Amino acid sequence: MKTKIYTDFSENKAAGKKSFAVLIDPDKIEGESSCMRIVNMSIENQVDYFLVGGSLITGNNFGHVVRLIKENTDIPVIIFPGSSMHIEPAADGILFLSLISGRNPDLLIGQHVVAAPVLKRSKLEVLPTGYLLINSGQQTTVSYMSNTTPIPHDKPSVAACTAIAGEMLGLKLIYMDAGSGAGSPVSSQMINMVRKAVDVPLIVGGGINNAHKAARAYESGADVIVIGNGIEENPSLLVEVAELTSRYNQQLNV
Ligand code: 1GP
Repeated sequence: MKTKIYTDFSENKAAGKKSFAVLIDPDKIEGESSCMRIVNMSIENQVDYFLVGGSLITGNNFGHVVRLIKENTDIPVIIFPGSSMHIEPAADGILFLSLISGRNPDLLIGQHVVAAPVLKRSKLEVLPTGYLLINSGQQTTVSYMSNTTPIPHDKPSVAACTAIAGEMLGLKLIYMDAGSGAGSPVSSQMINMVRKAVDVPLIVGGGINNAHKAARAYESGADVIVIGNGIEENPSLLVEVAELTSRYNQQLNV
C-alpha cells in the first residue's frame, strides 16, 4: 500500500511546514490550454499538490485532466471526489472522504463501499479523510449535493468535537471546507480550535480568494490550504500564495 503522500503530510505537519494545493475542477477547465496554463504556473511556483475534482462534475473530462497533469509534472495529483464515480487510476492518491459533519449515511460509508474494491485494485494512495463542511453564509454546491447541514461557522466547538471523533475513528486527515466559492472562509477561531483538538494534518479550503486569507488560515493552524475559484478568477493569486507559503516555510530554517 502506498503511503508517500500521507508520510509527507505528517512529516510536514511535525516540522510546522505549510503546503499549498491548487484545486482544478474539470468542469471549469476550458480546453487543454487553460489547464496547462495553471499547471505550468504551478510548476514554476513550486505548488505542493494538485487536487482534482468537485462535488458535481457534469463533463466527461475528469480522467483526461488527471492524465494531462500527470504527463506534464511530478507534482502529486490527488483526487478530490464528489462521488464513487470519480476514480482515475492515473492519479497518485485519493482523499477517501467521509462527510462526518453530516448525517447522510451514503457519504459517511455508502459511496465508500462501492469505491473500495475499485480502489483496492488500483495503485492509488488512499487517504482516509474526515470531511467537515462549514456554513459560509450561503448554500454551496457541496452542501446542496450532499444533502447535509454544514456546521455553523460560529460553532468552533462543534467542529472540534467532530474532528476529535473522526480522529478517534481512525481517519488520518481532517479537511475543513467552507465550500467552493464560499463568501467567507473557515474562521481563524474554528481552525485554531480544531488544530488544538487533533494531531492529524489539517487541510482547509473554500473561499480563500486572497493572500491575506491564505496567511490567516496558515497562522490559525492549517497545514495544507486548498484554492480553486480564487485562482480561476485571478491566476496571479497562485504566485502570491506560493510566495507566501515559501516565506512561511523559510522562517522555519532560520
Ligand atoms: C472547495 O476547498 C475547495 O471544496 C476550494 O474552494 O474553490 O473556494 O477555493 P475554493
